[in-house]
Amino acid sequence: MKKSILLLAISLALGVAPQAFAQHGAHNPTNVAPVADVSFTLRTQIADGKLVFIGDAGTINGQVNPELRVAEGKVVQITLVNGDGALHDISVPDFGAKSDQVSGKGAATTIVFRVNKAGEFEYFCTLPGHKAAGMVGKLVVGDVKQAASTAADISQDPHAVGKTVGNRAAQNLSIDLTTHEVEGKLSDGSTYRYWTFDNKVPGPFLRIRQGDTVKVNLSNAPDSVNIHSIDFHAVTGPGGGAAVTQVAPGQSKSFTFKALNPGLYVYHCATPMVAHHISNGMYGMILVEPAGGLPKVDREFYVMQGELYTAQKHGTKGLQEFSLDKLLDEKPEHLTFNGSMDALTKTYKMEANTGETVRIFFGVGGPNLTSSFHVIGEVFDRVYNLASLTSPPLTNVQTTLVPPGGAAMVEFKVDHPGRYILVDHALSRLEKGLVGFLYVNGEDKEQVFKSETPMDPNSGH
Ligand SMILES: [Cu+2]
Repeated sequence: MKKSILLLAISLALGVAPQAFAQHGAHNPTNVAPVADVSFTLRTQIADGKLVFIGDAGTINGQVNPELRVAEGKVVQITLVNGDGALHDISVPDFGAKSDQVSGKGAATTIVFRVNKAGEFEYFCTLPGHKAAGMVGKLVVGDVKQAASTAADISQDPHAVGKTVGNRAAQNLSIDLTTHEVEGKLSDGSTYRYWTFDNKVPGPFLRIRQGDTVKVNLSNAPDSVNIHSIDFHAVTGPGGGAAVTQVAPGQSKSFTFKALNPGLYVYHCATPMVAHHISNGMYGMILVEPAGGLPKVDREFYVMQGELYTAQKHGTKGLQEFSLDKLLDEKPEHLTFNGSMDALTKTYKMEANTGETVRIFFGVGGPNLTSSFHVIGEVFDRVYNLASLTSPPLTNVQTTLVPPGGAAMVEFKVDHPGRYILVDHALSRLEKGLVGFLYVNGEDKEQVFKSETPMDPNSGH
């Protein structure tokens, strides 16, 4: 086996992205000898005029192009033995694994890689014409049919807005966050391998007071395969904390900051490739309340917009795989409020009563698209533009722009019952999942809205 292929195979087996090596030069992949969890041996053969792989040992012995079944997360080794003397190789492109070529009867080669995603994948011989001639089989990772129903619900509860600071003085606090990589439900029937803070997208809404001194403890779960970190836009200091929180799986790091500026701020993972980590779900918000706290309202909600870039088209069933090309082209397949397609339409029900004042903490994790945030059927009475809580708010606003890595605080009194619809008014995005409902309960107020046509309470538009 060629050395470069061995290195590639080992780095893949460890699940470490090449940029992680570049970033953290202390790692030396040649010192690591991966141990395979599952091994298969395949022999090339000409059978009935076709080229095939034949299982050469164990449960697949004698099978033509055997289905290779493994559990997700395992390190898989496939040894290819040349049985017919022609030139062959074996490749599993979904995991970046490709052997060198074997020529001459009895020659052998091996690939080792980690299967870090569930689904059905192909292995095949890359020599021109060989796949078409029959040298192709299936690698099944995990129980594909079960994947959607057993996946975790990663969507964040919009009611989880923390405790208002009220009149308290500045104090010392500590915040614990843990990064997890978890297969989560994207929609009914589809899943995605999210990277999260505390298993939710967005991560927890953190609520502190201006002048507080905060110790942040960031842990990375032992079963993670990536380094993670945290950059708070509320922090004054190197990388907003990211410079000192590049945390390897199973490790923890801490830093302490003083909240100098009140405001509503985004936080996110800042480990290369940062756009990838953010897109996968690693963003949230921290509210730094001014002294004396925010004015009291009746309802508060936490909503964040995000983008997922997958190889599969929006609407495809099963596990969706990340697409680097689409990320770099800024062409997401899915857009979410609070992490999944149904978070604010089915999973959680946002409600208010007529006469109440609603406040929405709205942020864009992104990583790329600016939101034209709008609530269909409502006018924002107050918009704290760009989430500046110390400038006077704009009044009577229909739609507000919120950039990636930015936020807005909006407030409005709900005057009439019905279902009001949260959108990005770039409405093609609604077709890719970006929608939420706010149900307003109460008596009809004919002086506000009157119709000859009876209302369907489930219609917002
Ligand atoms: Cu990360």
